Amino acid sequence: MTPPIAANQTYDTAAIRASDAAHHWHPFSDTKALAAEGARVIVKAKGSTLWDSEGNEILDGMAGLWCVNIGYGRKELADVAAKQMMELPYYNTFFKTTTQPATKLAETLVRLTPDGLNRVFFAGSGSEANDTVVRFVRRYWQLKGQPDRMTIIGREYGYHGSTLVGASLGGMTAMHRQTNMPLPGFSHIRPPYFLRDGGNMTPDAFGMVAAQALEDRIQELGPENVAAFIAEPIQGAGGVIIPPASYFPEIQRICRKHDILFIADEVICGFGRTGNWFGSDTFDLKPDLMALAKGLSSGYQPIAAVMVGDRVANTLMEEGGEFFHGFTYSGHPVCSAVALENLRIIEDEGLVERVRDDIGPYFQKALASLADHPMVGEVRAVGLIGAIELVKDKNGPVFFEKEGAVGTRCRDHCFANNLVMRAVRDGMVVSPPLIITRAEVDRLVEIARKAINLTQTDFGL
Ligand code: PXG
Repeated sequence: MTPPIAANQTYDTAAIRASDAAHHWHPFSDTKALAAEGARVIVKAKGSTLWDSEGNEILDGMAGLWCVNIGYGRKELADVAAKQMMELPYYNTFFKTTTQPATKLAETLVRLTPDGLNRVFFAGSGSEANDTVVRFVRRYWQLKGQPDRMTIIGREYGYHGSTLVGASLGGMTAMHRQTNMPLPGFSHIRPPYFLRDGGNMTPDAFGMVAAQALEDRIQELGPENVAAFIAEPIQGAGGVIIPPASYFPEIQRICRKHDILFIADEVICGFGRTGNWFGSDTFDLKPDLMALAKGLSSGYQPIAAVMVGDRVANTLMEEGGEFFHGFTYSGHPVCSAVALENLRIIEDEGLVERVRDDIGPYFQKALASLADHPMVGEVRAVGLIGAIELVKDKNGPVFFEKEGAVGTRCRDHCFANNLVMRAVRDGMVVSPPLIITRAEVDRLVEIARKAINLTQTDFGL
């Protein structure tokens, strides 16, 4: 791969590291330990390839953070951003004004998302989008004369953001423990994690058992107190937990039965990741609200959106009057223009179809070739999102006692061998750009096997 800018450009790695170590607080990091170790300095990227300041070429198996769907280095997006900045770099949409990029993006999203989602609210991040979702849901039930319907049920290992509300919707107990979360009004049920909990059941029988947890929780809380249920179609940051086919039909039946709103968090699954435009298409979901971010702009600009279904939108519009909610950057014109160009590329280049019919099946098959490894308990994938779960013993399976140590070591071996994969507990998760080539998929799997072998030797397994 040819780098996007002069190959002979040099960087003072030691100076950048020292400055980073002195002042920069990294997200989800042990800042003291990282400062001692020194961060790897990423300087440029093209396609599915990153370069660090020392000239190493790294294959990005994570599309950044599950977001660079169209790949790095697309000049079209840079051109659109520059043009929009010269024309109108910023204007808000608060006080009876609008901008063309925001309007056109809203119209495009309504066309691309499932039927019945006809209104769009813009935010700057997935966390803001989910915070907004909670505000819409609460206002809806208030207007319906059922203000006690306050509690939103999510799932263990769910990830919906890192603000207080995002993290409260999510089911990451490590996050909860550190800052006294979840806030009141949030509850969590078990995920449909077949490898861990399926036992001798068939996947479909287990899917029904996992969905029953929602019914049980609703009964515990009292249906009159439950506002909504939120789910990622595939739980991404929770370890790429793919639900059995029986799960979501039953979940949606339970929501309908109790008149509970259903929220799809499509922040990772949206924009082609699962081989359809949305995870909701792949799993036949009919959400009342949908959160979008990441692939909406392929990460080139920070932008997120909430798709508001007719049921909620009509109530708020007909009965609600002014809704006191908005962000300075809601519908930001540069972010919106870049998102529009990103969506144009996904459509014109047929990237969703590519994931569904070509590179997705190729990736799934290539990844599945790792299943014969004695440390691999399961390989699972849909579209271009997958996990390789490492276990102590395939029979059972038996998980490692000290959760996370093996996964983290394997991740470090991947990184040292110039492949970015994320470790979640002891699983390796992968979510490459939708433009990844077959040769790159082969390389990804080859390095992953090498990293697993090195990990096996390290732990004497
Ligand atoms: N919903 C889902 C499903 C996500 O994956 C968010 C909401 C929040 O989006 P923002 O833009 O506020 O970050 C996310 C974000 C990881 C990782 O390590 C995953 C995310 C963010 C950071 C790290 O897997 N997902």
